[in-house]
Amino acid sequence: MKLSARLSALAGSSALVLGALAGAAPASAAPSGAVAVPDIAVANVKQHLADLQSIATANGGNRAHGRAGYKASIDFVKAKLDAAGFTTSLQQFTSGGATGYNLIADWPGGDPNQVIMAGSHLDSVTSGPGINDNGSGSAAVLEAALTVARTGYQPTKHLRFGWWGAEELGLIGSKYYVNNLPTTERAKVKGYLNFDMIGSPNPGYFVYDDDPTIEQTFKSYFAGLGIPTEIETEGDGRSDHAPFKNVGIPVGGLFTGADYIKTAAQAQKWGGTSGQAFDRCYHSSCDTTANINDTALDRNSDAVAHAIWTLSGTGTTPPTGTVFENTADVTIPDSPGAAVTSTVNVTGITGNAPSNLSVGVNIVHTYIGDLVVDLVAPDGTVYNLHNRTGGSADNIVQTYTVNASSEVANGAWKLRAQDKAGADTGYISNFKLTFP
Ligand code: DTR
Ligand code: ZN
Ligand code: ZN
Repeated sequence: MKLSARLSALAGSSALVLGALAGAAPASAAPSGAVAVPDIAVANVKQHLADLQSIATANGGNRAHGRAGYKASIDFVKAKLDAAGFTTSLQQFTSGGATGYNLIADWPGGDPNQVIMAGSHLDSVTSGPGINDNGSGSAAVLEAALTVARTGYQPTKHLRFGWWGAEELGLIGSKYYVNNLPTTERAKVKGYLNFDMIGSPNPGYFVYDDDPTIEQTFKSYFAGLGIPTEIETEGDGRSDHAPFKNVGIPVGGLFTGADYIKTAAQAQKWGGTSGQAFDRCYHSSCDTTANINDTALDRNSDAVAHAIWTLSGTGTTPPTGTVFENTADVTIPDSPGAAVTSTVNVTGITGNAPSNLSVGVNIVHTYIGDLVVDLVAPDGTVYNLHNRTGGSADNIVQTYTVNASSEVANGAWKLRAQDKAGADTGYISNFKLTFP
């Protein structure tokens, strides 16, 4: 390709790619149905509950604040999120003379000025393993986050997830998080979704009556299933949405009931047993994996996903198609080292590459402002994907859309990375091309 053509291709491609990187303008909640929401596998949620049960059993029968079972629970959740490509952090605090922990997990990408957050408390009471209260909410939020990663969802807004400590002592962890969140950062949080007890054995379907958009998002979901819902009236102040609401952040959430008694009218519309508590094992040793209604857990886990996908904007999920992938780690030498490449050999694709070639990049590297990352076509044409933006943020986990229609599809495509500033290092973890 002539130099002039290559420069125009580069300019054209970088402009187009940068346009693609800028993504759609920030949007309000996507119109319902505007985004395909994946099903949350309730079997996976139940496996997380089984794991939390095992942790409680191995640690004195509970997962309470200040006990070994809580720290083991938070380490369990963090490990899964780290492996899935989330940027995680543990926030420590002290309560009752014991160290507590919040876990915050950010999904890289999306508009950093528009954050949608989902959370749940991970601690139990001391009297039991806390599988419904609140393994159910924690496991559903965890599986929703893992599904974001598994599907490569790239929302318009930024997704953040939280698991709170010491809720049972008085919302201590979530209060600590909000109190230590700078005002400028609080303003970026456009919604906080709370899930505390969403698998009760004698379930009701309650929706928090706080932010109307969030409330309607949940109500629409259940209406689509033909399931009536009730407004959660006594929830104010009763769970971790309260600190967010108190600083003006829009909140919402779901609840299947605790020690209150299900009425005959409620049993009529929801099934179950009237005259009996929604959860007879509330704050008791019998709050084990046997204390879960699978249907309620399944429905609410899918409602968690519905709200996250719907409220985070139209977003994009990588197209299905023919995938060529290189998962070998390639170390990126610190500056002033040479550029390195990861190669995929494309074969069997007729004609030219598409105008919407999906380029999946996973680079593990601190301070991504050091990096220049390019896609290099088989004929040597360079399409810049990342050019030293992102500052001190870690890791590039992004799906780019590149107009490669001027390139013959078959051949050796390379992901090229170079570190242009000292002190931070990393490696190419994964390079994937999808031909729709
Ligand atoms: N405080 C929660 C349980 C709880 C009781 N009422 C509500 C209303 C809305 C959400 C949660 C709750 C706990 O014991 O963890
Ligand atoms: Zn509780
Ligand atoms: Zn709870």
